[in-house]
Amino acid sequence: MTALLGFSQTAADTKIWFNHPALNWNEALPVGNGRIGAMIFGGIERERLQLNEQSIWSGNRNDFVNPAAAKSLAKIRALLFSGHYKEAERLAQQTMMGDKKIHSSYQMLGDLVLEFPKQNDVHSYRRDLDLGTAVASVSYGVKDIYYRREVFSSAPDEAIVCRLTASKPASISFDLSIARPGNFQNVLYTDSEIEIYHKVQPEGVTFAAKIKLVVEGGAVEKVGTVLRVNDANSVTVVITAATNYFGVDPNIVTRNQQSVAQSKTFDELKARHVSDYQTYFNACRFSLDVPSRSSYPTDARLLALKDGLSDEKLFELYFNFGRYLLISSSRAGGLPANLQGLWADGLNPPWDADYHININIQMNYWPAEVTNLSSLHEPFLNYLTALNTDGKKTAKSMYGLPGSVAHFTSDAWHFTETYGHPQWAMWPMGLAWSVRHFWEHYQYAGDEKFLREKAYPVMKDAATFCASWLVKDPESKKLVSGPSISPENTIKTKQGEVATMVMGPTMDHMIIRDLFSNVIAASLVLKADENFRKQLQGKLALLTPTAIGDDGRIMEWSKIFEEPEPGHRHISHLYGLHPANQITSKDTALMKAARATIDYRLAHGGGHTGWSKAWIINFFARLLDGNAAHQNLTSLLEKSTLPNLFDNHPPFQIDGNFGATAGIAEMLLQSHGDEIVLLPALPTAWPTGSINGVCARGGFELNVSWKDGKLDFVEVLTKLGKRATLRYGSTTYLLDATTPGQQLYLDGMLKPSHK
Ligand code: FUC
Repeated sequence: MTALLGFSQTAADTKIWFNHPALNWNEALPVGNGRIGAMIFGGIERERLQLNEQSIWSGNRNDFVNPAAAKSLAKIRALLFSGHYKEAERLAQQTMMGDKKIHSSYQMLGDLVLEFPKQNDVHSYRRDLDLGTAVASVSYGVKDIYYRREVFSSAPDEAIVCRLTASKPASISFDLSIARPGNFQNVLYTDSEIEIYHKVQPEGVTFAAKIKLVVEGGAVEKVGTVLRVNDANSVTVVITAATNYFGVDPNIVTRNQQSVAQSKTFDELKARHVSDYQTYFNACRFSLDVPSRSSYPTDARLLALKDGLSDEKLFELYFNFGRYLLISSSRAGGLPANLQGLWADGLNPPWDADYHININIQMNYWPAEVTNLSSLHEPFLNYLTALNTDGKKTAKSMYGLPGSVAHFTSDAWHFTETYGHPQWAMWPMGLAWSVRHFWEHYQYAGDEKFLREKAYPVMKDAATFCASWLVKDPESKKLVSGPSISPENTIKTKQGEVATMVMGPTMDHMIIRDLFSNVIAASLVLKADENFRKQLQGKLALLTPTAIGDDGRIMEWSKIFEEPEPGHRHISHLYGLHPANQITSKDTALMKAARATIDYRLAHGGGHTGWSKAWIINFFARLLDGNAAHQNLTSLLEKSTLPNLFDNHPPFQIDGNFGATAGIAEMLLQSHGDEIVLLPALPTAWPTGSINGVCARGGFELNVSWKDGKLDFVEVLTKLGKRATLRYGSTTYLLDATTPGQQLYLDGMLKPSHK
C-alpha cells in the first residue's frame, strides 16, 4: 500500500554508525541474506569479516529418551500432589531426563581477514550500516586518498559481496586470508580464489566456502596462505558458502553461486540486493516527528540516553533494526533465526545459539506478522513441522501418550526429548506454545489451504498430546498439567527446600487454553473434526482457571508458594496477557492483577535480561499503559543494548531486539477478534508520528498517523475483504469493506474521506 501520509525519514535516520572501527564483536555491524552473514569490524589496517552460514551445526540426531520416563510418570504426579516436591524432582532427574544426547552447536564459518599496509594520518573515519538499503560501509582518508568499502549479503545472488575502492588509482594493497578455530580441513588457494571444504567434527555438517577476488588494475597472486593484492584501483570480494544440511553437495552449490555472482557487475549485484531487501523493509515504516540526533554516532547516542538525554528517534532506529535483523536472518526455505539470529562467533556460542522454545524463538517471530514481514515467518513454521514429526515419537516413547510434544529447547536436528535439570527441562509445553504461530499466521494471511494442510495437523497433534497429558487434581477436581515447571522459576517448599516441579503451573494452563481455543477455531474454519472439537471444549471447561492470589497478583502456580527469586526473568504466568489474549480490558480484575504481577517482578529486580525487558514492553502495551511501555523501552536501550544495537541478555541474544520491535508495534496498534485498536498505548513522549504498513489480524494493512497525541489519519487496506471494527479510544468505526484489496481513508476517524 502506498503511504499517503507519514513523516519522512531522511537517509541519516536509518543508519547505525560509528566514528571508529569496532573494538570488539559487539561493536561490529551485521549483514545477512537469511542464510549467510557477516559481522563487519571496519578496521583500518586489519579488516575482519566474521562469517556465518545458518546451517553450520555440529552434532546430529540421536534418540535419547530416558527409557524409565513413562513408567515413573504416575509416581511423580502422586509425589507432587502429596507435596513431596524434592522427592519428585529427584525421581524426574533420574527417570525423565534423557542422557547421552550428542552435543550440538551452531558454529561460525570463519574469519576473513584483510591486512592493509600501516597507515599514518588517517582522518574522516566512518563506519555505518544503512538499514534502508542493507549495505554496510567503511570509509576514511589517508592524507589525500579516500578509501571506501561496501559490504552486503545478497539474497537474490546468494553471496556476500565486499567492494573496496579508493579516490586515486593503484592505491589498494592488502593480504587476504581466512581462518577458523581448529583450522579448516581443506583449503585450496589459487591466484585469485580460496576454496574451503570442512567437516564439522566429531559430528555435524560438511560445508564449503569459496572466496573470489576480482581486481581492477594492479595484481593479485597467491603468496603462501594469503592472496596478495597490489596497487589495485578497486577490488570486489565475492563470498559464497553452503552446507550439506539440506542434502546438497556444498562444493557444487558454492561454485555455481560464484559463477552466477561473477557474471554480474558490482553495481548490478548491489542494485539487485537493494531492490530485493527493500520489498521487505519498505513495507512498514515507523516514524516520529521529533528532532533527530542522527548526526551523532550511535554508540554516543546510547551513552547520552543513559545520561538522561531524550532521543526518541533512537527507538525508531531500533524498530527499523529489528525488522532489518529478521529480513537478514530468516528467509523462506531456510532455518529460523536462532538465539543469535544468524551471527555467532567461535565454535561454542552461548547456549549453543540453539532454538530455545520456552520463549526465545517464539519472541524472534513476534514482529513477523504485525510489522508486515509475514513471509519471513515461514522458516519457523517449517521448523515446527519438522519438530512435530520428532515430537510424535517423543510423546509416545517418553510418556506413552498420543499427539506430539517438545520441551524447553531444540536444535537444527529437531530433537524433542528433554535433558539436563528439571528446573528448565521438565516442561512439555514447547510445541504447544510454538504452534500458536501457525494460527497467528493464518489470522493475518487468511490462507485456508495453509491452515488445512500445514497448520492444523501440527496444531492438532500438539492439542492431542495436551488433552491426554492433563490430569484431574484430586483436591480441586480441575484439570492440571504436570509434572511441569513455571519456566525456570523455583518455589520454596514447606520444609524450606528450593524446588521447581509442581502439578499445575499457571503458564501451562494458559498455553493449553490458548492452544485448545485456537484448534477449536481452526476446526470451525475448516469444518473438520467435530468430535475432537467437542473433546477439547469439554477439557477447556474443566481446565484450572487463572487465579488471583490474596496479594492481588496472578498466581504463578495452583498453590501459593514462597518465591526464592521474586524478580525472576520469566514472567510466565502473564502468557495470558501476552502473547495470548486471555487477559484483556474486558476483565478489569485480571488486568489489575497482571499489573500487580509485573510491578512486583520489577520491584524485585525483574526485567534484567534483554528479552525479559522486551516482554515487559509488550505487557504494558497490552495493559494500555504507553508511558510504562516507553519507560521499559528506554530502560532496554539503557541497560540491555550493546553498542551495535544488538540486544544484551547478557551476552548478546537477539530475542530482545525482536521482542521490543513487536512491542513498539503493539503500542501503536492491537487487533483481536474483529476489533482493531488504534494507538492503544501511545506514550506522551511520541506526540506526533506515523506507522505505515502495520498489519492487523483479519488481513488488514494500515497507515496510521497522529498529531499532538491524537489520531490524525488512518488509511486501511483490507486484503481479505473481511469486516472489522476500528476503535480509537471510545470512538468506533465499522469497516464495511467487503472486497479484497479495497482501501478506506479516514480523517481522525471522524468521517470517511475520499483522498
Ligand atoms: C531461556 C532463558 C535464559 C536464556 C536461555 C537461552 O531458558 O531462561 O535466560 O535466555 O533461554
